[in-house]
Amino acid sequence: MHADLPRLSRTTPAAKAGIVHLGLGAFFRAFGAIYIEETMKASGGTGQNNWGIIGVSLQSSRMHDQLAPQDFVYTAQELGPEGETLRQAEIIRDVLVARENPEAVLAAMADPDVRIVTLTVTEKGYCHDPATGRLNADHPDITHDLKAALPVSAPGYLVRALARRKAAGLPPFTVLTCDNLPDNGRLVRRIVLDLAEKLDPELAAWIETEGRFPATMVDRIVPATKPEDIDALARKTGRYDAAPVLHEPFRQWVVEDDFVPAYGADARPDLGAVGVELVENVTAFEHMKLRMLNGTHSSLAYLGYLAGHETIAETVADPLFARFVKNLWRQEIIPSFEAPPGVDLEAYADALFERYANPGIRHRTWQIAMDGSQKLPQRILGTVRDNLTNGRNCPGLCLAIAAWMIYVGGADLEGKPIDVRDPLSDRLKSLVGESDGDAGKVAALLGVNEVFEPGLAAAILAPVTAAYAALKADGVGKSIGTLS
Ligand code: CS2
Repeated sequence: MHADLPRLSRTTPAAKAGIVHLGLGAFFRAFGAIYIEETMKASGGTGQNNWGIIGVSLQSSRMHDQLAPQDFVYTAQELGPEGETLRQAEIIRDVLVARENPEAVLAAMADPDVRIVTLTVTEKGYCHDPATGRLNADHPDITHDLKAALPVSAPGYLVRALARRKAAGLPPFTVLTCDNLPDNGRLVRRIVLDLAEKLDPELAAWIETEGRFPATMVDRIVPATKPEDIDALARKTGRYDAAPVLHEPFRQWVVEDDFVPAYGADARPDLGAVGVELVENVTAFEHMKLRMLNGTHSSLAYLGYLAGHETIAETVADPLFARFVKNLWRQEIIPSFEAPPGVDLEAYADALFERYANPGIRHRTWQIAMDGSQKLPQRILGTVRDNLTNGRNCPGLCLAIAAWMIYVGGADLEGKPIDVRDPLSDRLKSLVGESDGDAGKVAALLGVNEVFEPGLAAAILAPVTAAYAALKADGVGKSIGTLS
């Protein structure tokens, strides 16, 4: 149906590159790229204000193949409850495919004009152990990168490119991670240093003193683009865009203002001019976002999926779930951390509910359910731990953990198979299959140390087993209905 339509094309010359982005997916194109483009517009986009982005796909060539025939421009479609707006984003100047041309990626990252490397490689892309936050030296991509000069992993690219900059007498780039990980700046710094130490201790020492890894809190709901979204947009505009992004109106980016000092005022775009909050410490914002948004997103994803709901909007339209999620915020999540200065957490929760209910955003429960083994610790388990330390129970979050356990077993409550996507999926599925009884299955999963720290596992064994048994015996509706 698109064959006769003209393709999208560039209307302004591509900006000189100042940023390399690793892991170019829908989220960054609907979020960071838009902010960066706005800073360019705000500053006139000249000289050192050139912050054009070179995107890198670490795995497949799909993004390149979709964007190259349309000059790397794409449509960002904002879907509000009352209507939509379209914009054409032109900030990406090129997309490199790492598996096809690793040398080009390293060369781009070592370019003197590039001052920032941003990342959205998802939780599992850091090749770390989620429970300790340290590099997993046994990860196949890391064992490869320890031997080969041309890397495959995100940490491998960062370290090898930093080595080139050091050898060329250049300052490092700032590493700006935009993934939903706890203390994400410190985490990626530690991982990079762990790898650099194994390759070259002098390089590690240089990165330790010269490198900068500001922590960030990123927030915008961006569901995966579906073929029918592409068709609908083409019908509406009369032009074919192979890779539009769809997103909600809301956005929030909080960034630690700690960029490589050697670049002075040219170390970063003028993020403050376009509403990015530049702060000294992101921790309180990060707790708020990871626990209140991502924690309930994952809870609704597992329980909603098992209840037969396809999207988050559909899940919270169910009154039982609406009550469930509001209680989770009020009783279990808000009491677990300190609010960022000046933020009213009750109002934040109300706004989150409205965002979830936005009917324009069709965010599949199955999509959010992916990679749970990498997400649970920072989204749910930290909240549970902090509550238990203060003598509070977490029946709602324990139910969510139990729902994850049923989900990763690979069959829903009616026995229908689930397409589980998780780096640990084979192991998780066999643990469930090979253990006896509800208590045995729960204990086996709680024994996965990459996810559950042993002290916490022991503390939640009884309530999670009870929740697991209740879900199996009574179903989702009754189980969430009986929570107060
Ligand atoms: C979601 C996030 O897919 C998921 O796991 O919870 O992508 C979420 O939509 C974003 O973090 C919102 O900022």
